[in-house]
Amino acid sequence: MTAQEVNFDGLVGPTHNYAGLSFGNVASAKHKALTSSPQKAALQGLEKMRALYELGIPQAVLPPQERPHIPTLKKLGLTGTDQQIWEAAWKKMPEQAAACCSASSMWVANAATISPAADCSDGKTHITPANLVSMPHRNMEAPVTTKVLSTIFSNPELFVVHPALENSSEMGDEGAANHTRFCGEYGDSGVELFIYGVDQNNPALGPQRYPARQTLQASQTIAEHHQLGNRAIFAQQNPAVIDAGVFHNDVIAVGNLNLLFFHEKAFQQTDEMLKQLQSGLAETELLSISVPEQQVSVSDAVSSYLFNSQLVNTEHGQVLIAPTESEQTDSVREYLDELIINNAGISKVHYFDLRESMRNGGGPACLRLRVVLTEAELDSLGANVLYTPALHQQLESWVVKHYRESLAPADLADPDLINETRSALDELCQILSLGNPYEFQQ
Ligand code: SUG
Repeated sequence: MTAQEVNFDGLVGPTHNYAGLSFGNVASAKHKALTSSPQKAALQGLEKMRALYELGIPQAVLPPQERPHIPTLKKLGLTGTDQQIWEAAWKKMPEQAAACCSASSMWVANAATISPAADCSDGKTHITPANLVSMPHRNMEAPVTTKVLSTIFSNPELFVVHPALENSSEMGDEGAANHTRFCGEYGDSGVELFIYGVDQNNPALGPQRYPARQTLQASQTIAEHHQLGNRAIFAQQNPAVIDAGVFHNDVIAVGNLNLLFFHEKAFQQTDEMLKQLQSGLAETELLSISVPEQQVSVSDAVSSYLFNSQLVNTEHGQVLIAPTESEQTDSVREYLDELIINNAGISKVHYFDLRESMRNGGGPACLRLRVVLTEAELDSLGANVLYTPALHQQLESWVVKHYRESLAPADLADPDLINETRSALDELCQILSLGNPYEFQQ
């Protein structure tokens, strides 16, 4: 089968802000209460899409969600008009109000786990939206994510969109951020690596300080639903790196095709895992680049987001799409300069300014969801989400028209945000032919 990998990037939403909601995510805590720029954030994201498209990487977009999310506050018992509910929420339950305002759906690496048709025994592409159960502000993303993915991947002959796993701590699932697929060519069948933070049957072996967001039980259930059989490999993340701020595996490792680029401390049993990957890949040789602690410490990896880079395949080989914070961290820049000179599998690094998202702990790889698609699957998409320069122009004008240039913590309580977001999303649904996925449209 011939197929390509399409990067679906999340559009940053109009309420992008720094509420410090994610315990265990160092950047989220560090930048709490700063003033954000939703407009700049969305434009930075669009620039990354443009650059990847120009590198020849197929690109698509996923929409943001309705925030403030009034339905959640109604479930908590608040009544009145939407504006009254919003004002009351900030007085009575400010933590829930902040959660209802988060633009966290932009980090679409957490939207779902996707197994390409070539890996699944029924020959269909399987998609499981993530329940994101460990963080309340993220858990509320799942229902609309499911609707949007069901609209885009609507052809039942080609795609299966499963419901998110049940909302229980046993089944904590954070989507593609803890899942990496290896293969020869994208259309070949491959091997899928699921990295978990904790085995719920053995919680003492998990992290002690910060939460493990992905459970082995969730990863195993997804592999089963996706009919992966022995194409699924499970490995534990090193609990010490979770406790050092690595809240998702994509903060400490990234893979593409037959290449795995990772920090030497990323996993619990690295050699065994590499052996299993190689055996799953059969005659395709696995290339692994392990970055030693001596050259780049875990702490520098976390602050620079080196491993939250995207690895993409270009005519010049695999290139790394890294955040500018990596260039500004001496150990990381020196490591990468040497890596490129040695031509050990990565031929070039492109640095991108994604500072607005980075301050929330969301780098280049967090902002994208990878979907391997054949020509027939691409033709079947149920919405106008494929990136083109014309779509870029439309989205850029849409952002400039609807997004605020700045959002200070006190602005989040402004009831005008409700209608601002809704009119922006109504217009976006027209641009992307998405139907009416949001509750306010029902
Ligand atoms: O879930 N940050 C997100 C960042 C997600 C990054 N995604 C990947 N690594 N794939 C999170 O922790 C911060 C929100 C705030 O602080 O207001 C936040 O949700």
